[in-house]
Amino acid sequence: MANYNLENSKDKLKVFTDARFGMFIHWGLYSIPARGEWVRSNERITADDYEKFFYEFNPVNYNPKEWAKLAKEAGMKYVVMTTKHHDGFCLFDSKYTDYKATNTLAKRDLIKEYVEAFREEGLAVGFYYSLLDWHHEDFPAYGDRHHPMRDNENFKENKGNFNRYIEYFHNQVEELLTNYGKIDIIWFDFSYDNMTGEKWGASKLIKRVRELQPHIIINNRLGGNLKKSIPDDYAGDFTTPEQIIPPEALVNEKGALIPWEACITLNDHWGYCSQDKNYKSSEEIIRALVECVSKNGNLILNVGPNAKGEIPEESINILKEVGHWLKQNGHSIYGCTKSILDKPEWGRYTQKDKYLYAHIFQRGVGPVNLRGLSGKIKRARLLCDGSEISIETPWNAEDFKKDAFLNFKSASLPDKKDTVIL
Ligand code: JFZ
Repeated sequence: MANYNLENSKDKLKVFTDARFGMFIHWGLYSIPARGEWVRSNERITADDYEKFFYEFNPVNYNPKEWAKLAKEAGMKYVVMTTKHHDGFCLFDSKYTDYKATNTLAKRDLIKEYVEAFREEGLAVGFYYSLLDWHHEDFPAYGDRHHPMRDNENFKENKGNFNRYIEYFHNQVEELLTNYGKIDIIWFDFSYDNMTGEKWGASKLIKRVRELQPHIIINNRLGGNLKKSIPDDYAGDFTTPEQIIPPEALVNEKGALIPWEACITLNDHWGYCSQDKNYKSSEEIIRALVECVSKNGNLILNVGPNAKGEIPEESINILKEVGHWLKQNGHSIYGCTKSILDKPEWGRYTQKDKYLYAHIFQRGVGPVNLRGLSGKIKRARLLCDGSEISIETPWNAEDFKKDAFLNFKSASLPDKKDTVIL
């Protein structure tokens, strides 16, 4: 098979785009009320009322080594965890605030342990950092459409000095990228309305980030348009469709592929939500992963550990099943990308150099048609057990001379999640 042309992707991004599958972790004080990470905003909780979670926070079962083992078992190659979410609480030890894990009953820097644990398992490590901060007094409250105090008259007079907030957050990013060794990914979140780009001091920040961590990969939620042929410096390296997989590969104005990562929850919340049992099945996740790779994208899958620091049982089970599939079929995911071939009727193709992977989701009646591949396939094998699948042109296929056909004969695919290698 011909090689898909990836000349447009930058080298340092290759590790990231080859990895294809990562773990997102949303964890913080909000895991105590257990109604998702937006609870303070959704329920207009005052700072005083939210404060009780700070004094209660005591994740006695926090063991990032177990999380890291799980991520590895799931076949994930990288991880991104919330160092600070919109509520402003820092899981790391920052000298610029008292609102941090070190001052809770946890009494330690939880990010330090996180970085060490995941590094130990060989995963690339990333930091999520919220641009919004509902705890900082210099972050606008009244009238800001996300802030918990947005419609509270007592906050009408904004005495804050936004520049002081910018300085605070730039300082924290500096700490994060200085105190924890090599960091692979930084994931800023998020821009909205006029709160975008230079409003965050984005150019200056990105320059510093790249100085501190030359190999770091940056998402694009500081603002800026990655689709422009010459994107703004602060537009970052990859784009982040949320809870959605784009209908096709993303390209810029010049038609060059743009790296992207779909961020997807296992149930319907990022932060721990005790009531939400609406989990996706492992099969849905596997197909989502295949779909992302077939469109040149990554998948970062979220877990929301509870207040004790435990990843929900349901999530663990799904991840292990996905990991089982990847053990057998990982060749069709890691290092793979969009095929030069169009999407087939029965499923999806992924491709790596001369290898084409046929992900057969729906077999239908008769042999599986491989459009336009007559004479171009050396051999076909099932990835799960290496067994041969014959390539044949059926006697009555004279109208489809350019096509090849996979003939499973009486053999059935071992389960619906299988892949054939060509
Ligand atoms: C953001 C966060 O608000 C959320 O809590 C979570 O961390 C997620 C990964 O990112 O959610 C967003 C951000 C931007 C949009 C939608 C949800 N957006 O621009 O539509």
